[in-house]
Amino acid sequence: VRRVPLIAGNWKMNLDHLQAIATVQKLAWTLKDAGHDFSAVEVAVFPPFTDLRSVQTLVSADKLPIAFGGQDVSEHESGAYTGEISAAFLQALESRYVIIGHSERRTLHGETDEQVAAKVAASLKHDIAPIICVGETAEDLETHGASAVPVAQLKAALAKVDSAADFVVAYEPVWAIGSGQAATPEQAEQVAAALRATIAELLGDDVAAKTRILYGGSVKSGNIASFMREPNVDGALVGGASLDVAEFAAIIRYQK
Ligand code: G2H
Repeated sequence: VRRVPLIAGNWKMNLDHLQAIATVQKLAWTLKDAGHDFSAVEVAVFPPFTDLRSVQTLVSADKLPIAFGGQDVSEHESGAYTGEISAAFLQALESRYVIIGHSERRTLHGETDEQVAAKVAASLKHDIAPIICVGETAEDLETHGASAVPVAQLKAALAKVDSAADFVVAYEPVWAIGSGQAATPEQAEQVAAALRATIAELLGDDVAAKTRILYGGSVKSGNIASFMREPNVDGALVGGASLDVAEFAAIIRYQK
């Protein structure tokens, strides 16, 4: 099975709706000028919720080959959940993906494995492919090694998922996020291989073979190729470096 690489830009709490339009437009032009083959490397952006409608309007009006989605989603269908955004809302805005269980949600907002699993179920119910984030802290790494915590988080996230589900996994070691200190490609490959084995165990070899596993944590144009050379790494979840169009385009245009 050939897995189409996915380069995803997680903007976090950056860029308002006007900056979002300018950024997506400029990104599309830059990639088209460079002759980018969007069927060879898929591109997605994850703006703040308040930008999504603007991004959707631009993407659909100009038929831009750029996917988009939310950085989070509610586990609830609808109702009295002040401040939350439902999967139905994201689906109505044509979101292809949604980021779930990012370490900043887990550590800063106390998101649990159970909530992550419920959010995965909610997004699948609305035909949005979750990008399930897993990763170990520096302390986890020291006490349990690299793979144990990400594997346990993935098992929990997939608890209610069946083999028909379309999802992506992002391995983001917490110690590598926004720190400028990326994991080595060998470390990323080792955990990505363990995650793929976990998918095989839970959902079968076919699902494991087709599911994309991304690396995230201080990815930039200077290190992307080394990650993409690894057999089990199928793309990247890029934070800080996705805010600069030239830099993000260079990441998308990586040469193996
Ligand atoms: C990890 C990553 C994007 P950065 O959070 O999800 O951010 O590339 O800034 O380390």
